[in-house]
Amino acid sequence: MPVPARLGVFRVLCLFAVFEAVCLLDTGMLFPRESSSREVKELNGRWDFRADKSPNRNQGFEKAWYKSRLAETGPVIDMPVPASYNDITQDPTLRDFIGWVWYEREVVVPARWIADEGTRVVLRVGSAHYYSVVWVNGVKVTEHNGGHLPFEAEIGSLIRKDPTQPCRITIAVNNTLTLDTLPPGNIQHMDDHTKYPDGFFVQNIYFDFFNYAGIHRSVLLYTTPKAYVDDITVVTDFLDNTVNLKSSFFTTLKATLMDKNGRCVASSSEPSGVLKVVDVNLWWPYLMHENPAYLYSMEVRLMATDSRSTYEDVYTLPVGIRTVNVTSTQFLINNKPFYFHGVNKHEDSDIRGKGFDWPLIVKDFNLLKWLGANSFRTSHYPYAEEILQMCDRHGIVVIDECPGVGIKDIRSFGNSSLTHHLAVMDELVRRDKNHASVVMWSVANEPAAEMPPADFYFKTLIKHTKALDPSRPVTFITDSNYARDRGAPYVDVICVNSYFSWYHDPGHLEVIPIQLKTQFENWYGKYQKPIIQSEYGADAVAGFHSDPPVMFSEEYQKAVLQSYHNVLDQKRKQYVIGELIWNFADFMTVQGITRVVGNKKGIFTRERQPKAAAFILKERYWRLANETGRLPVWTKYPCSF
Ligand code: GCB
Repeated sequence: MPVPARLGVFRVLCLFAVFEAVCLLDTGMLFPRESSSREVKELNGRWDFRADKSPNRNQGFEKAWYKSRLAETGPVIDMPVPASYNDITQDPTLRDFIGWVWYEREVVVPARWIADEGTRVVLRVGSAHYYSVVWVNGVKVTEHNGGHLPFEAEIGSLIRKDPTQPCRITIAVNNTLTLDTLPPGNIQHMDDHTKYPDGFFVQNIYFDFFNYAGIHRSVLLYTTPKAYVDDITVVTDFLDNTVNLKSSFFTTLKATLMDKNGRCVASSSEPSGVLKVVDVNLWWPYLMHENPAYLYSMEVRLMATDSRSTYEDVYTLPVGIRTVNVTSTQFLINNKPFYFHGVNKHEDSDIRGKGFDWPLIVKDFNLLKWLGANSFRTSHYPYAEEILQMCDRHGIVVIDECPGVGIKDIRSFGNSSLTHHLAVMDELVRRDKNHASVVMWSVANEPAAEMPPADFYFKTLIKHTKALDPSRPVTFITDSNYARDRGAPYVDVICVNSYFSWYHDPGHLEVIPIQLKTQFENWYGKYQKPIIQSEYGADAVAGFHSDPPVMFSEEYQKAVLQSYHNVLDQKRKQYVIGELIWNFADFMTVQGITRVVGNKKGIFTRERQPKAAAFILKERYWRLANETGRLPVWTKYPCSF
C-alpha cells in the first residue's frame, strides 16, 4: 500500500507558533539540492516558443495549445531558458509584447524515477513573469501568480500513467500587470482611430525598469522519497561563546550540524530543539572580520517506514550563525555596529534581460568585493536563490525586498492588493528565511504612502511580516517627500531615497548639503529610528566629460556622490547606519524622454565597466571598512580581485 500523501510529508515546522498562525502556505520551498536521497535534473536550454498574438491574446486557451505539441498548432521559434524573451529576436513586437507566451519542452525522465513508486518527482520553476500555468502531457499541474519566486508541482503520477510517452512540459506565461499584481500596472486601450491603429493598447507601469518577461530562472525536475523533508527553519542566537541553534522538526528526524571540515559539532534527534555549539564560528559580514561568512552545514535526515518500505531522506542546509538587532541609532550584527556601505542592484543584462546567468553573477560578486561593498538591497524584487547563496558564502549582507514597487494608484491599496501582497511576503519569507546574509525584509519601494489607505495597508503588511519572522527587522523604502510617511511608525529602520540636485533643483550641487541634512533631521526628529540612505545618485553617460561638471557627465555623478558623502560622514556618527548607491550598474528601462537607452545611474556600465564614480566609491568603501571593520589579511591586496 503506498504511503498516504499527507503522512508521507514530514514538515520541519518552524520555531515560532505564530508563523503557523499567519502563514497561508501549506508547503515548504527548500532549494533543490542533490543528496544521497535526491536527484536534480535541469531543464535549461532550448525550448519551443510562441507568443499568442491573437487580438484577445487568448487563442492558446481557446484552441488548447497545451493538448498537443506546440509545433502542431502553429509556428514555433527557439527560446532559451532561463532568459527574458524580449531581447532574443529582431522582432519589435516581441520586445514589447504584452499577453500570453507559450513555452514547451519534451523531457526524457530516467526510467528508475518512473519505475519506483516510492519516488516523488517534482517540477519546479525558479521564476516566471508574472502569471504562469503549467501542464504536463496536456494535464494542468499548477498555476502561479507573481514573478521572482519559485513554484512547484508533483508530477510523478502523471508521468507514470503512460511511461512510453515522453514527458511534455508546457508553460504559458502572461506579463500583464493589473492594479492588484506586484508590481502593479494597468492596460490602457486607445480607441481614437485618428491617432492609433486598431486594437492599440499600452501597459502603464509606475516603476523604472524594463518589464522583462518570460521564464527567468531554472526549470528543473527533482526527486525525493515519498516521505521527505518539506521545510526547515533555522533561527540562530548566541550568548557568550555558546550558540543556541533553534529549529523544530518532526520526531523521526535527526539534525546534525557540521563545521567546515565536516566534523559534527552538535546534533539532535528531538522534534524541535536547540543545538548548542561550543566555540562557535560566527557568520560575519565581508570586511567586518578576518574570517567572514563562516558556514556550517546542517544535515537533516529523516527515516520513515510504512508496511512495505523504509524511506530515508537527507537534506543539507548551509547555516550561518549570527544575530541581528536594531537600536534607535544602530544596526547590530553579532552585537557589533554594522554600517551598510553597498549598492542597489537589478537583475539585468544585455540579451538575457532578467534571465539567470552564472557568469554575470560571479562577475558582479567580484566587482562588489573590488568595490569594498559589504551589502546590497534586492531592489525592487527578490533575486535568484543562487545570488543569496553567494551572499551567504561571501559575507555580503542583504536587504531582501519584495516586488512591492510602483504602488502609486489608490486602487492598489484595496483588499485584494493587500491579500496578494501578504501572500507574496509569505512566499518570500518561506524561500529566504534561512539565509544568514538576509538581515532585513523590505516590504515596498516608494509607495504613495501619503494616501490615507496606506496606513492600514502598511500597518497590516509590516505586522504580518514581523509575525512571519520575528528574528529580522522590517523596513519599507520611502522617498524624499516627507509627507509619504504612513507606514514609518511600524518599521524598525527608516530607508530614504533622495535625488537632490537631480530630480529636484537639477544642476545645483550646492543644495545637497542643506537638503540632505534637513532630510535626516526631519526623519530622525519624528521617529528616532536609525536611517539608511537607501538610494542616491545621478545619471552619467560613460565617456561624457565636463568640467565644471554638468548633468549626465561622469564628473557630475562624482560630484553628487562626494557631496552626499560629506553629509553622510557627519550623520553616520549619530543615527545614519548605511548608504547604498543607486545603482550598481546601468540598466534597461521603458522608453521615455528621461531615459537614454535605459537608466544611466550605474557606477558601472551595463557591461560592467567602471565609470569615474566607481573609483570614488571604492576609495570610500575601503576607508569605511578600515574604520569600522577588521579586514582579513588578504584584503591588504584588494587589487588581486
Ligand atoms: C528611484 C527608484 C528607482 C529609480 C531611481 C531613478 O527612486 O526607486 O527604481 O530607478 O529612483 O533613477 O529614478
